[in-house]
Amino acid sequence: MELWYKNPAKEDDWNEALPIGNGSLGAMVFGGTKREHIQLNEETVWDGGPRNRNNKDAYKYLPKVRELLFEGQIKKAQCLTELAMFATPEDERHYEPLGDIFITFENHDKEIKNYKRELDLDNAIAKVSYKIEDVVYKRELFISAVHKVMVMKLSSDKKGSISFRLKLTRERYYDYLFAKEEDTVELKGKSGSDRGIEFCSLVKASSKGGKVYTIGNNLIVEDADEAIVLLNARTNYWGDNPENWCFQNIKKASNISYEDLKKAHIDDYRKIFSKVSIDIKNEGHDELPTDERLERIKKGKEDNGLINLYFQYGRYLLISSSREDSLPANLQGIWNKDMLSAWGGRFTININTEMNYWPSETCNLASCHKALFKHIERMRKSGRETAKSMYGCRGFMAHHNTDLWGDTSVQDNCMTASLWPMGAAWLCLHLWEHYDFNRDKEFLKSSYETLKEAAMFFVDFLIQDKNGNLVTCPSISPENTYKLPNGETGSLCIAPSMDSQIIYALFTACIRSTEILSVDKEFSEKLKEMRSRLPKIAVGKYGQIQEWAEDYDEVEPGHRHISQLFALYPSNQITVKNTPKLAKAARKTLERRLKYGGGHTGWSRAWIINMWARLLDGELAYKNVLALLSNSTLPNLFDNHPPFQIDGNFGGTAGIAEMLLQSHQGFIDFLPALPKAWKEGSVKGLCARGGFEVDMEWKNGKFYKATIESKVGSLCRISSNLNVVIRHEDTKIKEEKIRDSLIIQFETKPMEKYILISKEQ
Ligand code: FUC
Repeated sequence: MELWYKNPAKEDDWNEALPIGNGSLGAMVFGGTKREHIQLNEETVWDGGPRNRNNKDAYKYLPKVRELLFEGQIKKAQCLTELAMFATPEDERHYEPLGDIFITFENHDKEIKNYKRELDLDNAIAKVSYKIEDVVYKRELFISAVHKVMVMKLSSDKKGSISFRLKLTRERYYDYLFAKEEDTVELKGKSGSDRGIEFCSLVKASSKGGKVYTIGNNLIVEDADEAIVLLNARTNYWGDNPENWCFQNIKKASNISYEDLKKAHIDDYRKIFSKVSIDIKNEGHDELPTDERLERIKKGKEDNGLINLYFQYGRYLLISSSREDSLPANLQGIWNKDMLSAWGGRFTININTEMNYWPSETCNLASCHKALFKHIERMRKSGRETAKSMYGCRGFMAHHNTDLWGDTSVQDNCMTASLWPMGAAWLCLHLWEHYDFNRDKEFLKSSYETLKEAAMFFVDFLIQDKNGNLVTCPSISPENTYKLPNGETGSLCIAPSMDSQIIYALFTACIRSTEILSVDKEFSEKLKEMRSRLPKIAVGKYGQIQEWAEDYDEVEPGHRHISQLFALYPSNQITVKNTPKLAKAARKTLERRLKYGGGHTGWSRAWIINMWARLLDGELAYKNVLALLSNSTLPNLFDNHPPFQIDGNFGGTAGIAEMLLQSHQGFIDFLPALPKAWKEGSVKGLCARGGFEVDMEWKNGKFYKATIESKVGSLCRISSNLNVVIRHEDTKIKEEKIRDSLIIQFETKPMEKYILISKEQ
């Protein structure tokens, strides 16, 4: 599994460079010959420090905003919201790059031959090789999560031929840059305000043969047989003195041989990455460079091998940007070159951050998911303050963005997006998903208070409308605008459909948790009663799922957000089997969005893949996988919003998994949305709810064989129009009819494997 190219990334096109990372430290490797450029990030380099931005007048004016909305005085309600509810100041903190390394090579003026640049996904190593005259030069780079350092080895097949000067720098905003020791350069600074983040980065070089020294703030390597460059960085976010941390850490790493650093890195990375393999056969063009493969897809050709690669690249990116002890992946994962990055490089939680974690459970990356759980905890304190001071409610809540410090107040002054009270609720559903996939009771126990607190906010926040429904107010349907029959437009509203769907899912997760943990019976009863009074999913005049409580027209019918289909994916409130009428309306909704140009951002297209998969339409899911690659994928296979935004990569990977395996209806569904073009193949290590790991093969477009490993010994239920036999002593398949479909089921024992083979093949 590798991305590879015949040319270096163009210096002015960051989207050609290749990403490496260890969850915290990230780098984009350009692979230049005369000059190498490595752009650097450290995930806690953000501008400024924590703040309380809650508008102090919010609670005072909340009743008035509600009253105006109930009276249908939208413009007035919006105007008052802008004054009284938008935050002070309006923006959360933003993410910044750490800096850059530039390496200028001596003796590189002659013709470059046999150039190759690659990103080896199996080992998480970037490589560059080329020949000048008769000398072969090689570079290898990786960022180790074990030793918390970037490691680069520069070598050649001729002794004494490695000579370069290396500069560590930052575009702007730093205080010190100097040679600290004979072989080490240091860059230090403080971002933003007086409480700003302090950061430090060190580069240290060593060589076999030749010599290493500094001039000014340049590191010079001369006539070496081989050179090793180490880089690390730290901020005071975690409470360390960044400079001390960097020196101690780099000292430790420099006492370890390159081979040992590399081995530790590979072992650690492969523990996660190698859990899943995929091989969709027929039409694979591994012999072609990755950018040429992408061009072929744009011309309408097929390449299932590229889909395998794209799938695994998504997994690679999550492992590289989100590890258990790191921050969650932000809008760019960790890879960002701009001081003012798009949307501040924040955690946008009205879809984007959640999408980042869609592949985490299905694609066997549960440990990466934990970075998100830790961030939810960081949000609880400020989420409580926001709930109380803005809305007078218990519990914790967040609006549509959060930052490094877990800010939960309103972000931006954008009427279509900002005043949305659902951020924490949606994030908390990830806690439930993690439990549901792994069935680890201890995890549920430790997460329950967080889930409960998120639900508690809505116990207080929901109000009764004239029909007796419990509704959110004020809110918006992310980030769409409705049109009233009189031509007036608005965004602020009462009970947009997505809100009720998220609350339904959150209350359900809480209720289930109280049952599993045998706690809080009374609270559970309260939630059940409230859940029954949430507005029901409604079908509108176009046969579509209604986006708002009223059947309004949208100003943008092709809008990138398809929030009213939250119930279809990621939730399971609409399914083809259980709610066929709503599933039909969901199909209409998607068709309508697409007819008017929907799916134009990468992440929106990725969501659509998942939704077609849930509607069991393999052909349309596949068509949208191709559209994601053709229209929204950059030469380095990064997702393109535009600009680069990583959510589409993760949503795309999740979508491919969703086409192959589903488990959201209380049973496993093999190959629910297999397109004709994926006639034959296999996948190993996908996960299903209930604590199952599944290996699967298919032939002639049909299920052939699956091995199911049971992690905790739950009852295994499988949707079956499959005619299968089971291979496991003592295990018998039982059949059960649910509506029109047959479910087969069998008891499992922890850590045992169960093989199902099709009788037809
Ligand atoms: C949401 C989306 C935008 C963008 C931004 C970061 O607000 O509507 O398209 O992805 O997040």
